[in-house]
Amino acid sequence: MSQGNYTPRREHKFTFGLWTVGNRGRDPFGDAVRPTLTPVEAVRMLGELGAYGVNFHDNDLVPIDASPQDRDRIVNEFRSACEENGIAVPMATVNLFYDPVFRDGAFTANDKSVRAYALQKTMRAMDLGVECGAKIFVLWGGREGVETDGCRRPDEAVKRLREALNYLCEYSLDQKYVYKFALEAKPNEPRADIYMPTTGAYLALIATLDRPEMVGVNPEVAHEHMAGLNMTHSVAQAWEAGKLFHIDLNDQIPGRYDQDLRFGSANPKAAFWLVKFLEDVGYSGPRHFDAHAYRTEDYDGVKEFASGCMRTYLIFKEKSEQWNADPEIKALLAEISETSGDGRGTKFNSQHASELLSANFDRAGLAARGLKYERLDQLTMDILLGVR
Ligand SMILES: [Mn+2]
Repeated sequence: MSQGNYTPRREHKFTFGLWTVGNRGRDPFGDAVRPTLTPVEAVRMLGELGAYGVNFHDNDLVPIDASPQDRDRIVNEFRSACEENGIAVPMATVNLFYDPVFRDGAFTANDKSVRAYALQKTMRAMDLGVECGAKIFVLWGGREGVETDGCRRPDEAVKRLREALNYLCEYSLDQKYVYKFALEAKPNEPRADIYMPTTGAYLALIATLDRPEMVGVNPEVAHEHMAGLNMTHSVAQAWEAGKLFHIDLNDQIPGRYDQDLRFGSANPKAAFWLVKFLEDVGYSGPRHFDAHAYRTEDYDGVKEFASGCMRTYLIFKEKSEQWNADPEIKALLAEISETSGDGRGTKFNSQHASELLSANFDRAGLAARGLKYERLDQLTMDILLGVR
């Protein structure tokens, strides 16, 4: 039952993007509601709240038009702030969506010069990440998509994306960087349709790259839910393939615009299964919150939001331990696993196949048994709702 200690500690590996706690509440219909939070202030806040690390897009830290001198000064100040506040930088990424140059996409844009600029900007962002200690590089192609499929053949876009990823892997190796790339899918927004709409689509693309071992995925709760999918299933497939290099935790009501809500706040049951999966399999990467506070909030509210993300994760972590230790749940699971095998199936050989072909199954008998999943799920609900 509840130990009541949900204080985040460094070893929980909770991370936030500069763009998350620094989100100023701008949306397509209204302007910023909060003043600018500088990167140094964000790092201080995260240190205070017990986070493990901070992540950034190149331009969250260094403005796109900064002079080389300004860049170096900003990076030095930021690195000192991280050191003073005990904040790591596990992941870096690149903004290939904000500037008007990317209106037709970045790696998939029709203009060769735009594609080359996107590569240059990404290589520089990789350099910047390395300076701050990042070992994971996330790529989210927010503008890699279309409003009209008249503009290019979609298979051409796939080829351009592959070419860019191959190039960036070689750059990383050439520079002796140790980056693992984590590709982040989203079905739409800001484009009407984005290529690589789901984590599954990226997993299929990765297998076709020159250096597939360097590239994995960064599934995001909101993005998978926008596509109507089960986030835990997407994460499980990535994990099983050895490709869960990073994760973006937040929440999302299905069928809406990208909401980036506080983790677990929209669909706590789905969030519980996700946390339980990550903890059960022993995922050891950062637990990154890619979310932001309601537009109604000031920076005290932003702190409530960030603390809430971590607190909810830790509550679900405790609930999943409780679930695993519950005697009635354990008994039900033992009953289920007796009949369901170990999930690995049977390896083919021709003798086994001929025996299987001639075997007699009691089909009606097999079908007759109730499975008690209603009871199992209600026990889960009792745990989640705090009455068990
Ligand atoms: Mn994200």
